Amino acid sequence: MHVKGCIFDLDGVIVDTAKYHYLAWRRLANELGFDFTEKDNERLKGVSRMASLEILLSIGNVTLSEAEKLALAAKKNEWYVEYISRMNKDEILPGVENFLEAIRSEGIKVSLGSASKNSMMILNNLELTKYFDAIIDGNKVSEAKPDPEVFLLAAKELDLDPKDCVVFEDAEAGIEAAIRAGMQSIGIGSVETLGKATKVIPNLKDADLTILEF
Ligand code: B16
Ligand code: MG
Repeated sequence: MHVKGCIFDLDGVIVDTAKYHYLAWRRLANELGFDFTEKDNERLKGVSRMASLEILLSIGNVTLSEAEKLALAAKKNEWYVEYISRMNKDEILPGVENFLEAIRSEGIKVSLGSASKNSMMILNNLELTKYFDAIIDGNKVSEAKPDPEVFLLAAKELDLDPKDCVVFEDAEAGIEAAIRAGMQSIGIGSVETLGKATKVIPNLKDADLTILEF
């Protein structure tokens, strides 16, 4: 297969924003009177903001109206934005920028495929925006992963056939979405959780063009 496009998830692939999501969700849980552990936070990775809130509320056994839920999600997001507004280039995960340089110099197109509605701010703060031909994120899609919408839209914006695209993902639901989109996938993390991916690597440190040989 000759790869023509690479689609990157954001949190867990390009940058570790999960730690900031955790701080903000824990602050909200504490305000509601219960604890929220790092282990609980694992359940929120790759999950949309409102679905994350549902999980958090179920952990605390809290029942709220829709309006109250929207207000809490907005509050959490304000705290989260406060944390990520201080991010800079140093937080790009190892190997990511080199790999982006390498694929672009081969003429491979690049898109983001993330659930986050804050992706533009993050990419700008990391000074990575220039590498992307398309940015598909939570502001552009209505269906969450494992629905393939986010990746199919990315292929469309890159003007590529899904079968010529490769997805980089750290979440099981993201790998499932890539499969449903008819794309190859490279899991970033452990084989235990990402075993369905075409290939699994621990991170992008030392990654070069040979990982795109299928
Ligand atoms: P926001 P990804 C996901 O990013 C995160 O993994 C997940 O924890 C978060 O709830 C979701 O984005 C929505 O983020 O609240 O910023 O819109 O892994 O899809 O890049
Ligand atoms: Mg992710």
